[in-house]
Amino acid sequence: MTPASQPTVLRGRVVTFRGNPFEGNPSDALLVEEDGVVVMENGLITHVGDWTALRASLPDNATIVNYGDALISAGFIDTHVHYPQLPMIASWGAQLLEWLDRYVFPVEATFADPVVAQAVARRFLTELLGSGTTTAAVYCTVHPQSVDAFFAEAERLGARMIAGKVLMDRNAPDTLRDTVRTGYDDSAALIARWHGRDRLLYAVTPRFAITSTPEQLEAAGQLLRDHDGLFMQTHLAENTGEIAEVARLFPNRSSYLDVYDHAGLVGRRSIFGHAIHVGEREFCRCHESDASLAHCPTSNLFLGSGLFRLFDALDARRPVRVGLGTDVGAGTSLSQLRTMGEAYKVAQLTGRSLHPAQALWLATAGAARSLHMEDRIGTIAPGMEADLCVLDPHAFPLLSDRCDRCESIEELLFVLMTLGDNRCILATWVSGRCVAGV
Ligand code: XAN
Repeated sequence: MTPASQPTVLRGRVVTFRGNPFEGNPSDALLVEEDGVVVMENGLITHVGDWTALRASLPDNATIVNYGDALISAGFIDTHVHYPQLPMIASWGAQLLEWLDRYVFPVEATFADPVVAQAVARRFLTELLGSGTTTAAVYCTVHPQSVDAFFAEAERLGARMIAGKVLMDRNAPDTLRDTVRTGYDDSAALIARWHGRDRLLYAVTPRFAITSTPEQLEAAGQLLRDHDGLFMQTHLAENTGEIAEVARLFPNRSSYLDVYDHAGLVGRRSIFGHAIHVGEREFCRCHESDASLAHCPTSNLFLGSGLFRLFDALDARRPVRVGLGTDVGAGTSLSQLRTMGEAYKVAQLTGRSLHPAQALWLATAGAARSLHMEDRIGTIAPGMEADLCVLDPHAFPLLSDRCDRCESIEELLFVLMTLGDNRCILATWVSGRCVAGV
């Protein structure tokens, strides 16, 4: 979709970041325009500021949308999610490995049918945008047609999306296995078709160490070396049973992360989901290689996987890039508000308090940093891509009453992330066009 060429002005309470809330006082990192405007043209933000100051200089032909006291934020960014798992979200009674066998693999097998893939891709993107999320790093299935379906739908909507075909050549049902050769060739063809087209980017996606042979992981590393600007996404140290199995399958590697490192998969634009059971050595390696971690709190609580040590990951002596992930279908919601709320609870369980500005940062500017895309998305500033979401503090009576009692923007953000959900998403804008809500 081509971006809207006519200027559009959104008026409301603009909330974004001037700095990193994990460095210094979190409140000082927030940039707030109480009666603010965001001007968008040709898919980009051109001006941000105070309504009274900018009003006289607004273009004559601009469409003005007044959101009153609703919050205008950068669109949310989901750094780890599986679109094919939407149909089996909320499947109960098992931890990771059994849950994959019992629920995930049977659903993913249905994506051999492109009609299924297209229908789920459409529903997923509708839900995602309705949650205020404008960019996501998305796992498809082993079938190339699942990637075609996802990117075609994302292109139709004009959304900035990262996705890739799952690589899986062992320890999975026959119907879901590729080979070293077909995995490489299918991925290369998808990269040629989609990577860098419109706003779409490709991620080489070995599911995790258990489902790829060493040769397939090597081939994934080769794909990264053969093409510029690709992402790499996989899972790391989510569950203790999984970690024991990886140690059994790769006896010569010094750690789970070393399995990936040995194959050339640890570097800039590598996104590791979960990383719950890792130590100082892994954090240091991610820091020095500029790799990122996706913190998926609703999933980690749902599967009983463990508690991600966010503040250890972000330790100022060797901070690792971290973004939030919903991880649907293990995650229980596509809503980043819900995910921020659960990240707060996970931090509480590790003895730390997550400030609401820090939570919002992990879902926007910090997530953009974790994708190395902070020059394009994640904050509201001139020159940035015009991807925004609008949060309604009066979406339902309980929320509205509580928000009316808030005395600061931080408190309001905290109440929204604790009580809020998709009902609060008044509108989502992608490339300067309203794609959900009004
Ligand atoms: N490890 C995984 N963890 C998860 O939460 N979801 C998955 O689909 C998956 N595959 C490997």
